[in-house]
Amino acid sequence: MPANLPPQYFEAEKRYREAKTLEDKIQALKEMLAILPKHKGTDKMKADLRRKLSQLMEEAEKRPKKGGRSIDYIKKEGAGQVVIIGPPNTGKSTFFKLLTNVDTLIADYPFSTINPTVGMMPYENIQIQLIDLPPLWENTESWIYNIIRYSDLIIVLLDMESLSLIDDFLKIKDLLGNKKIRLVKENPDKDPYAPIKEIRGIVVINKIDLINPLEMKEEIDILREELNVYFVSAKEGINMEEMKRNIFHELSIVRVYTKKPGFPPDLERPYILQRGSTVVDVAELVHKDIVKNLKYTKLYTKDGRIKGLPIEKNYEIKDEEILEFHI
Ligand SMILES: Nc1nc2c(ncn2[C@@H]2O[C@H](COP(=O)(O)OP(=O)(O)O)[C@@H](O)[C@H]2O)c(=O)[nH]1
Ligand SMILES: [Mg+2]
Repeated sequence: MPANLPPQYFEAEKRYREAKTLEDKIQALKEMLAILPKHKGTDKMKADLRRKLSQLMEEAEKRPKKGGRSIDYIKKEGAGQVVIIGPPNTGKSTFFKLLTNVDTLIADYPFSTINPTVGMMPYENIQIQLIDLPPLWENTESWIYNIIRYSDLIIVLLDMESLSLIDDFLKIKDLLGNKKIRLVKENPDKDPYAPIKEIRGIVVINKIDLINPLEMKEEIDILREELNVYFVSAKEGINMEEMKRNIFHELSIVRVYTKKPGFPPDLERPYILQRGSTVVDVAELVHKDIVKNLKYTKLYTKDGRIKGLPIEKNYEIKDEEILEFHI
């Protein structure tokens, strides 16, 4: 054990030893790794911690995901997983129900939702998974944070009628921060070993049928500095169609189609990739042999404006483009 480890290291180690769930163990290990000073004397320790961490992360991946008591992780389906969080009674379940058509308890008393409810939101030719959660507030149970931690996008749903929009938001931000989850507008850090998990987040302010957003302009401008802000009325269905497009856009994904030479593309089943992915990334997703043998690629667009344009392997694909691989 090398000397001069900071006290925070031992605190994290203690939390590691006392952790009761896999997630808490993983989190504590990540923090130990991040705190560990970088010098020769800690190289071996670092390697040991990383090995242990990889083991636990693998274990978490393999754990049964359906049935049983394990609600700490909801299996991802569709093009992305989006969680809806917020204070009690802001309209989370109403919002969820309108987008997914899945029934969930909607009630005018707080804390009506006690289990996660999962539903699929259709958007054009894809499906996006939404999760309705109990309110994020004091005493929120830790499994809820574990579900949030694995999501691709967080919707912070606030209530236009609240007289404390900013405080509501800051409270949610703090609660997440305590669990080492950070909301970011774009480009989340993707390092799986990072001690703080960054996830893309947006603010959606509900119940604009009751109060005009213009009345809260100053508060909203402050929120805008943190995250993108959208306005809806889930109950009256205002801006809800646009919301689907916004959710798709905020997930930062692209749809790509492939076609065989001489055949039309299959526009029903797009491949889903992160924005910024290249031709090679698509090829890898389709079949690894394609990457090995790829001679050239031609680009098409749905509107027919581009037909068979040769493109480089590192060409960055855009939403709804069509690729024709030649091997
Ligand atoms: N006026 C108005 N009421 C809403 C809206 N959305 C939800 N509500 C009401 O707010 C209350 C709480 O809704 P619910 O979806 O259960 O909130 P949750 O606790 O955040 O899941 C219910 O009485 C809803 O009918 C809205 O857009 N406008
Ligand atoms: Mg609810």
